[in-house]
Formats: sequence, C-alpha cells, structure tokens
Amino acid sequence: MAGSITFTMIKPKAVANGNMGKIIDKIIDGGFQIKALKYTKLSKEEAKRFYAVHKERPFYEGLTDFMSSGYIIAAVLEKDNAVEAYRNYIGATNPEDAEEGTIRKLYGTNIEANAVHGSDSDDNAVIESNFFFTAREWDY
Ligand code: 3AN
Repeated sequence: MAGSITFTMIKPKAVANGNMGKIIDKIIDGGFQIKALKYTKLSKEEAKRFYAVHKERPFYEGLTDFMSSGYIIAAVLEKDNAVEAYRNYIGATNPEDAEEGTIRKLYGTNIEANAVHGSDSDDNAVIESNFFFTAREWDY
C-alpha cells in the first residue's frame, strides 16, 4: 500500500564527511522507500529560493551559503505518515538536542550543518520534491 511522501536532502557537510552512504542505508533501514534520488548542487540563488520561508531569520545568509557550498543528495521518500515519521527519525534541529540513534545525532555537526533536511508538512513535501524533480521522476 502506498504511503505518503516526504522530501529530504543530505547536506554538504555530511556528504563532504563521507557519510552519504551510511545515511542512505539508515533511511532505508527506517522503512522509508526511496522514490527518487539525485546527487546534485544548489546555487546560492536556488538555496535562497528553497529556504525563502526563512528569509527574515538571522541565519538565512549563512544557511544559504552553506547549502550552496558543496554536493548534496536530494531524495523523495515514501512511508505511512512520512513527514512526521521522518522528522522523528532524524531528530531535533540541533544535533546536540537530538535523541541517541537519530540521523542528526549520529551525523550532524551543528544546528546549521545538521546532516539532513526533512519536510515539515505534506504540502511542503510536494513543493520541495517538485523543486528538485520533475513529476515524471517521482510521482508515479
Ligand atoms: P528543521 O530543519 O528541523 O525543520 P527549521 O525549519 O527551523 O528546522 O530550520 C531550517 C534549517 O535552518 C535547519 N535545518 C537548520 O539547518 C537551519 N537553522 C535553524 N535554526 C538555525 C540557527 N539558529 N542557526 C543556524 N541555522 C539554523
């Protein structure tokens, strides 16, 4: 039975640290089915568009500099209740506060370089998936 979807990115520092394979394994171990996956980069302008909801926040410039600083993995994941299930699985935004065994606790460096992104709502999961993938690539 098909579940709902969420969107994730493995962030530049986690890729640069050589952890992308371990993080993908962990995602699969958590019962998330990969519907689409891409090894890619964001330009500064694309990172600003992706994080536009945060444009008034003090960390916006730093976050968008960081997110455009190197390779990332973008992926669409499917599971029942995917958005909430994945947010629980990755842990709190700040790796210091994340529970033991979560992706951010295991592979996060700090609150900005916190290993992975996870959508915060079903609507945003679709918007974010469409940001990186054509409908043909994930919506089948
Ligand atoms: P989450 O990714 O857990 O939903 P949000 O939506 O509050 O967290 O923040 C989006 C991204 O902005 C986070 N993934 C994190 O990388 C970054 N971020 C959030 N708060 C801070 C902060 N105080 N300083 C630097 N970066 C931050």
